[in-house]
Amino acid sequence: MNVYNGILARHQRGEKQLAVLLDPDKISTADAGDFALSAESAGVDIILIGGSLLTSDKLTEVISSVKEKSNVPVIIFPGSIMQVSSKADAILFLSLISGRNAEYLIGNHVIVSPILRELNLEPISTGYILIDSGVPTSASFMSNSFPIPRNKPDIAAAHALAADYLGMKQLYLEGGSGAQDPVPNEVIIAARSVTEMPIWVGGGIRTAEIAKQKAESGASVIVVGTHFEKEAGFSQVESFANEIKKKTYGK
Ligand code: 1GP
Repeated sequence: MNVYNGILARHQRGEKQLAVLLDPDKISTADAGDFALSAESAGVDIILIGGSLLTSDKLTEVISSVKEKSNVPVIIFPGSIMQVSSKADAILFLSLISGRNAEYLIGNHVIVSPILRELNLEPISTGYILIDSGVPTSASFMSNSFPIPRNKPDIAAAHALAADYLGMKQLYLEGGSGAQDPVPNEVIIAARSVTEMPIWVGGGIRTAEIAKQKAESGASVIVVGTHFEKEAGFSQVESFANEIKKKTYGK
């Protein structure tokens, strides 16, 4: 199965997608499995697993638990080159294009590419763009890079266009896990105006209404982690999925 082709096909049909992020440090293996059991019927399109900094060695264990209970594609969302596992279906091959830290633009990719090939893990080329969310985030600190100011949609759009011209397959507009303020609608609209590729948006999305606004602004995939995992519980997943999948807007 090619995971990216599935994402692209849904995007091209104008279907909005919900990705739920599980952090192996913050969820038990059993709870991850329980969530996976109901994920498909709740409308989850993608299960993302990873974190900016993992302090446990549970990545493969959590992925395996999810894969045993669900057919939803599992994609690694790596905070570092240590976060790889042959048990996953794919990995976001993130190039941190909003930063100017060569290690996160290309250096780590060179190190890990032969390993991905060995593991037969599908890499999904993704232009990763940090947007200022009001407070310093783990992603910004750990990558030693500045986010794009949230009131500069034109700068975000220029990055989106560069990613498109470089041949990247999708964009991820990142407010950061637990962000105070999610990526502004204006930033998503600006990025969407310059590229047709799937755009993921995540960080600080805590209500179904806000998730829907991000989808209406042009996001293809809405990512929610902290709100389900730490704040509201997974029972809310279905209401988020229903809200963003309402057929009230196009791509
Ligand atoms: C973080 O975009 C993801 O990388 C999800 O963020 O945990 O705030 O939902 P939250």
